Amino acid sequence: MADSNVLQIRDDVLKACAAAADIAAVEAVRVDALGKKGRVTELMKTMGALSPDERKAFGQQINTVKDEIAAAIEAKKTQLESAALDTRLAREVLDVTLPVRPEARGTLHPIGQTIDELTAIFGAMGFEVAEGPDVEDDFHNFTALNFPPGHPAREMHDTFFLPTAEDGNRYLLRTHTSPVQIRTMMGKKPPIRVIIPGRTYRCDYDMTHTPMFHQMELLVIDKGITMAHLRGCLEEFLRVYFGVDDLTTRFRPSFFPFTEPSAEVDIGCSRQGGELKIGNHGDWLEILGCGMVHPNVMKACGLDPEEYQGFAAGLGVERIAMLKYGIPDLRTFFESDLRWLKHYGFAALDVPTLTGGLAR
Ligand code: 2U9
Repeated sequence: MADSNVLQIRDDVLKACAAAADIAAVEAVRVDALGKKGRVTELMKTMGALSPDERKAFGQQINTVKDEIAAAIEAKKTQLESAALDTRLAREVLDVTLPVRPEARGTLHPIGQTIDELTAIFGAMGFEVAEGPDVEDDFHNFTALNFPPGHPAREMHDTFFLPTAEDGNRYLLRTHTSPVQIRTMMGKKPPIRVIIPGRTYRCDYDMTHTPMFHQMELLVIDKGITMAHLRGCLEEFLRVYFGVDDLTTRFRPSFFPFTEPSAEVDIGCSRQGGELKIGNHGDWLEILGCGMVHPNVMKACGLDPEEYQGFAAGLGVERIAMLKYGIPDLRTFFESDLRWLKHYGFAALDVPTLTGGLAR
């Protein structure tokens, strides 16, 4: 009796699966067969009444059928998704060989525009732009930055590691732009004033994280540098970037391995009616992290912390672009949707100056 029941369910489900016209119909077939009250699930519940020998044979048979049904459902889903993608690609076809129409204008991506604005603001304060490789080694990404062995940031699940190289090194995609500061400190004598905008990579994907994102970090190293310099520099930057002359900041104690003391910086804002407004309206919004360069980091770079001091800060470029330009969803930055770019992009001749981009 059990046999014929299992085979009947198998035939019915496979037939229904083959006939399903869309993803919703496939999902209904799945629930009907394998859901909590599905036909296969119900049949499995009857096994308790069987003798041990019967149960073994029946269990094997039903598991085989279950796997067969699950595989058919998965295959049907893949087939329907692929067909939907083909239809979409056919509908959104773009002939890239067509000559450019004079009236068609490209736009600058908001990330490029924001980095240009940051460069203009910090350029006016005497900072240079520094760059470094996206593929880094453990020393520059972690060890020189005072990350102890076993620190959670070194874990496999946070970092994209490359296969171990012939030289025995385990290279990785940099998880922050900080290795560029290490290279700068090891490569030139202070005074140092650099900003490092660039791509960074972390193994994370959800509403607020993408596996590749942009950071901008800054570093100042000289004799007699204090927290007061840090605060003055960051306040000036935030006021110019957000176009609010008297913008207040709040420095909260924090912890990073590479700075001591460390702080997280909030700016004034309001959130009335669900709308975020930057300005001194009583509420606070976290905007960046910063601190005084840790003596161990100085030493790792061959600098004497008794002679030189420094400050550093880091922020997410997407985040400050979203806040300034009202872009609601992080993931849209990397979808290359021309409609999005037309809406949020900038004119090529929108020259980034200290006030560039602020007038929009
Ligand atoms: C050296 C010494 C110190 C860079 C710093 C932060 C604080 C920070 C995060 C903000 C949001 C990264 O984009 S984010 O995810 N960064 O909070 N970064 S201090 O400090 C350094 C860097 C290099 C040699």
